[in-house]
Amino acid sequence: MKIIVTGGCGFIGSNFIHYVMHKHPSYHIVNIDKLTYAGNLENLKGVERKSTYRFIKADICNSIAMKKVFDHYRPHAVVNFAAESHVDRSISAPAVFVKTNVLGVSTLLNCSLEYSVQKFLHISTDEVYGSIQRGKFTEKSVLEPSSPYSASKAAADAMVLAYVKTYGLPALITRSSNNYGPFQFPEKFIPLVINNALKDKKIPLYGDGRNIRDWIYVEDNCEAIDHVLHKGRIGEIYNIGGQNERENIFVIRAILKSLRKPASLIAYVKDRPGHDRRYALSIAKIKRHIGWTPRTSFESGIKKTIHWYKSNTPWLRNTETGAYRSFYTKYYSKMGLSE
Ligand code: NAD
Ligand code: TDX
Repeated sequence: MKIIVTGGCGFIGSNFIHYVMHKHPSYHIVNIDKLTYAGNLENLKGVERKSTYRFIKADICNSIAMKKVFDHYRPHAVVNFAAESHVDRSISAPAVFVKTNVLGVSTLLNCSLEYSVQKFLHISTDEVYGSIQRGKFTEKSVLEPSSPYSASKAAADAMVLAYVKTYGLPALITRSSNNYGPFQFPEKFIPLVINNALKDKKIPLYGDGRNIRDWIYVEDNCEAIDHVLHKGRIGEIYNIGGQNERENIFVIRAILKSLRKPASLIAYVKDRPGHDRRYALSIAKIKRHIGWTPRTSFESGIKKTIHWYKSNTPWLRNTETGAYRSFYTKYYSKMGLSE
């Protein structure tokens, strides 16, 4: 099977590429990534020289570049991770979220139609449902996104489903809860807490710190995505939840305790505008149709994650100094290519 993975240099995309290359060694992966601030070639160290892997630096909004890639590689499937993914950035600069998350997706949908892709798996998020006080969101819940990020993801979901209905594109969608684990850029909550705590820096906690997220260890999400890619039904949406709901303050305390750092590092700050109070997903559908359930408890996942960040301080430092941005040049000279 030949798969185009977009956004494969980001957090979940890179974990997914490692997962697939290990689980299905005969599969060919073509990774398309624009290498925004969130794309890091260091996440794919060890994979780059494999004959079953290709990296292409390109923007999913560029229809000419996308057509060229689809024409050359003729993929069986597309798994679309590429996105602007950080809620705070979407609040201060929403335009690029509309561009990549909506226009970029429609470009990929057009190419997938033109080149008769057999499966288009779009990676979406639980944030499209908005906030829920009690109970859990099912795939049939109304979409009430709160941030420009989640609104752009909801618009993309609607485009994907419209392509299924109007053109018969064989597409489907996953909506996962908050991921954590190796290779997550330290602007996101869990790696930010670990990074700041390791450096004895204050940790900003928004509002009263009692917002709830349902945390899923990234490898569990990759396993679920792989199952949906192979067994999911066309036109369907699958929620992927970790079933580990935790208040933000609980998460910080757990990390500080594990790192033996004082609670005085916590700094309560002004709340995020439009901050969703609670996310919670029903995973009954994916259990029933696909037979998937998450494996990793929050306690074991956070232990593995803290261990990974402690053992990969150069990776963390490179994301902070910006040194990871030069990996592209190094990558090209290592592969004997010219830019
Ligand atoms: P990320 O920000 O770590 O990675 C995004 C990747 O996409 C980066 O490598 C970036 O360079 C690339 N990219 C951005 N714009 C691009 C463009 N125009 N063309 C090509 N590549 C581009 O994001 P992530 O956390 O790995 O999230 C991956 C996907 O999963 C996103 O679609 C996100 O909405 C979704 N998601 C994330 C979470 C989470 O907790 N992180 C939860 C649910 C869903
Ligand atoms: O410094 C912080 N302090 C803080 O209290 C940051 C960065 C976050 N928070 C809070 C806000 C949220 O309640 O922590 C929680 C998690 O924040 P983020 O890591 O920014 O994640 P969230 O906004 O929940 O969105 C994430 O999950 C769904 C991903 O970034 C999205 O891409 C995904 O779709």
